[in-house]
Parts: sequence; structure tokens; C-alpha cells
Amino acid sequence: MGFNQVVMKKYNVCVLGATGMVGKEMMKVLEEQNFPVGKFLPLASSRTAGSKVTFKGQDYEVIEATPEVFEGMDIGLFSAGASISKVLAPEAAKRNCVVIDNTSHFRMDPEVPLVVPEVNPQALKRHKGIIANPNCSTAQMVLPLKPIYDAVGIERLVISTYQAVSGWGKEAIAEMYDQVKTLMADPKAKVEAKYIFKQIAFNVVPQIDQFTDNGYTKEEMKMVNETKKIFEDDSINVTATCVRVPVAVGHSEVVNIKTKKKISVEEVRKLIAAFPTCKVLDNPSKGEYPTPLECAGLNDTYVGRIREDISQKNGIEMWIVSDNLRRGAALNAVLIAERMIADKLI
Ligand code: 3JN
Repeated sequence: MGFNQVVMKKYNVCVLGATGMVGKEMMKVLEEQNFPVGKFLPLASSRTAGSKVTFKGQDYEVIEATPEVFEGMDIGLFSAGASISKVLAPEAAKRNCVVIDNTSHFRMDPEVPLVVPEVNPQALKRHKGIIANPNCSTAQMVLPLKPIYDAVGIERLVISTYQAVSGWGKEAIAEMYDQVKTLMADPKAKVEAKYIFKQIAFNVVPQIDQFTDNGYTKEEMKMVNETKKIFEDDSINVTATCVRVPVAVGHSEVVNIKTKKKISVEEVRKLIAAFPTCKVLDNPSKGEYPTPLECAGLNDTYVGRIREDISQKNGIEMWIVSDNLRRGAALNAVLIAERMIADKLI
């Protein structure tokens, strides 16, 4: 896959959060997609500014992000945390640098489009300089749901996620491996849980982000609210339970869908297989279904275990797996930029 423009215009691109996992993935995806980058500027907060990154074989020093650095930049891919985006995204937008923001800060702002380009590209037209990238779990889920929504409508979604530790940053991955190492040496050892809420090695943790007043976590409420916004449909009933599992990269989701009209499993398989960037890997007789280990490093979203829900009318059950750092973050952001260029919105 690559991005070939008819006119070889180049765009000045900055990546804010260049030393983080998603920022690094953004640079990798820009390279792989052959994105028409003119000037490149890796940015970070004062904490990590000064370190070095490599982009397209060239070393760059990471610059501290201040409002002035966005002068002359065309596109800013932001992934340095919600509080940083809150301050710097409007500053960048003011300077005609279109911001594609991977944090939660602007996602539910009615003035800001929340976009998965294969699902709701039309929302980009309303942009005012800032576009929000959905939460990783939402982004990968709405892709295979879209053709089902269009064909038969969706009444309710019951979601259970199995989320990789990389969603919580590189420190969380290190914590998992450290705990595994310690416990392999001494199964009775007490390990410290600093980043994930409880021990993640040989465990699963039903808490991602903080709890809210209704008993759901923030991550769960992100899935509920963002799904409705992306489909522009508040009538979809959504409930979610988000669980951290000891996987490095790749989020998995069980999604139970109650459709408005009946649809067969065969039809669902066909619709998803025909949808861009989705692949069906669903052959129970051969033991074929996706796992996060197999999907890590890949761009597509994989769907398996598609079956009729035997407990209700018009119910479909499926298993959705994707690389959370790519589809859920870096790739989605770059695809938004590509789409905006193709639609002459940048
Ligand atoms: O843990 C995960 O798998 C996803 C985490 C996402 C996340 C973590 C900290 C802050 C977000 C997000 O993208 O919603 C945020 C945030 O921007 O609020």
C-alpha cells in the first residue's frame, strides 16, 4: 500500500510525542505509506525534548513543542497526552497547521470531527483545524461494524475488550516483562504494579483508565460515546467492559451485535471481507481465527468467530483483532491526513 499523489505537492509534517510508542509508530507509518513529507519536525514536551529520532534514514533532534514551532507546518500528528493537546492543538490550528489529535481531549467536542476515514470521511469536511482520532478500541471496532450498520442497522452492541499493555505506553510493557521475569525466577515474589492497576503478569485486569461515577471506566465510556459520534447515531445502545490482558501489542474484542433486521453469518462474512482494511479470518473447521500476536505489526483489522447469537433474535457475535498502535492510532492518523489531501481539505 502506498500513497501516490497525482501532483507531487509535499507537506510539512510534525509529530508531537515523537519519543512515545505511538509517535514512533506514526513516523514508521509515514515512511511506509510514502507520505509526501516536506519538512519533518519531531516534537515532544520539555521532558523528552533533546533526544534523537530517525526518520527516513535521517537523524533528527526532538524539539520542545511551543506554539511558535507550528509556524509553517501543514500537518501536526499529536500524541503527547490530552493536557498537551488541549493547549497546543489550538495554537497549531491558529497557525494553519491542521492537527490530527490522538488524545481524548477533543473527541467529544461537537466542533471537532472524530474520524475513521473508511467509516465516516464525510465528517472531515466540517473540520476547523483539529480532527480527533478515536480511542484505539473504538477505531478498530467501527470498521467491521460499518458495513453491517449500512446493511441492516444496529440496535445494540455489547462489547468486551482484551487490551494489550502497549495501549498504556512503553512503561506498561516494561512493567509486564519485569513482572514476568521476576515471577519466573520466584513464583511467590511480590511484584510492583505501578502503571497497570494490578499485577498484569499471569493475570487480567478489568480496569483501563479511571472509574467514572456510573461504575464504568473512562475507557468504556469512550467506546460508548465515540461509537455513537462516529456513526452519527445516538440511538445505538452500547455497553462495554474493557479488560487489560498480558499481551504486548494487539487489542482483541468480543462484540455482540443486535441488528435491526436479520442478517445471516454468510452475509456478514461477505460484507466485512469486502470492506476496506478489514479481513475475515474465520474458518472454525480448520481452527482459523485471528489472535493479537498474529496481527501485531499489520495494518488490517481481522475478524473471526463470526456466528449467530443463539440467545436472541437478530444477534451476531464476532471477534475483532487489530494492532492498537497502528489501526487504533498511528495508521488511522496518517490515513486521515491522506484522505484530507485527496479531498483537498488540507
Ligand atoms: O489503554 C489502552 O489500551 C488505550 C488507552 C488510551 C489512552 C490512555 C491514556 C490517555 C487515552 C486515549 O487515547 O483515550 C488517553 C487519553 O487521551 O485520554
